[in-house]
Amino acid sequence: MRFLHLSDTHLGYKEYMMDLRENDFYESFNEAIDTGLNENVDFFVHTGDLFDTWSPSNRALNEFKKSMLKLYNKNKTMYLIMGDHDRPKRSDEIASKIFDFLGVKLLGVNEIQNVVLNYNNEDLLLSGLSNMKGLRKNNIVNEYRKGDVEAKNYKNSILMSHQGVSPYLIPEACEVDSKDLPSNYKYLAFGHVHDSYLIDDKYPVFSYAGSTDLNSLNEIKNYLKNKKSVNLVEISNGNVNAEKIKLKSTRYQNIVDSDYNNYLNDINEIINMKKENNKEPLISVTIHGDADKVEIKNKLNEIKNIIIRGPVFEKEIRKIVEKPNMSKLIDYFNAYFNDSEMANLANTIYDTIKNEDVDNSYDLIKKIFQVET
Ligand SMILES: [Mn+2]
Repeated sequence: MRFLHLSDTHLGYKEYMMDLRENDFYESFNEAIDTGLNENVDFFVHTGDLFDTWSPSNRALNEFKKSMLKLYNKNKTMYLIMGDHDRPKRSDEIASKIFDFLGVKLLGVNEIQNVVLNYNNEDLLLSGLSNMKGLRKNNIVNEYRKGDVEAKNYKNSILMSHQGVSPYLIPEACEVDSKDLPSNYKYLAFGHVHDSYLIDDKYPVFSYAGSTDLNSLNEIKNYLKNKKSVNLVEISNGNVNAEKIKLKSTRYQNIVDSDYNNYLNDINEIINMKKENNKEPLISVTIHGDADKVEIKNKLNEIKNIIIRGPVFEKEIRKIVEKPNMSKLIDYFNAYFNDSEMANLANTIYDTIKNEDVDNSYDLIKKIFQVET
């Protein structure tokens, strides 16, 4: 059987109150849905942050209804869980639950929920756990374990969850450690991280499907490298075959970070690039140096076929500053302590502990803190 895994569609998100950006999110969502329908998948799996807020606008609700009618008319079910954006903050109905009559099935509101599906004479266990935050966070691993016991009885199984898993986010933003993920499932369908990941060289196959459009500038780097995508997944007889399908409707975005004498070249280069679609590119502009702000703003206003965020002006001429890329442990220590002395200390101690050289690390700590023995 086959299904489409999509996530973090944030319907109703309206960046800078621009109608055109709100439309972008509906368009990429619909492209994802149509991809699944064209592939004639058996069902859809949405791993949360369906809407941008738990109380979406009538427009967002209506756009979602129109898309779900397409599924309903082809007799396809969408299984979904709530993301952190979807869970009502007060006692209110859950927005996606309104659409149950169109075959939208919300799973795992307060604890893990299992359903058994049967397609082409094969059973599949589908478990869903909506986003657990606040006090609920302490139950996550236990709920995973409950599901994992059940998953042992099925050749084909999927877990849907919407949490930060290390190492896919900075440690402070993670609620779950990779080693606490259940091991008996065949496919772990995750939402929350907006960059996409698909780790399919071992079981369970793990994936953050990623968002369908960019919610923040932080997503630009990964977007430029990988584009936005959804997963087309085949699962049968205990085997999983997952493939990322790139979305074509996502508006091109980039950052222009230039000195005042070459920003126009940099912008023109982007305008003249070949693109996936005919939407005007959206760029964030920062201009460095002793610039005439009025003149630059006028020049930017004259540029056609592009949408510009900014400009932001920086006095300093642009220097190539090596940003911490979090590729080494010391980068994490630095981020955690925000103090290079403490970070170096932690790193030195870690080095000795890593080699199980307990005596040496003990001596080292005593020496550093000037403890007499
Ligand atoms: Mn999200």
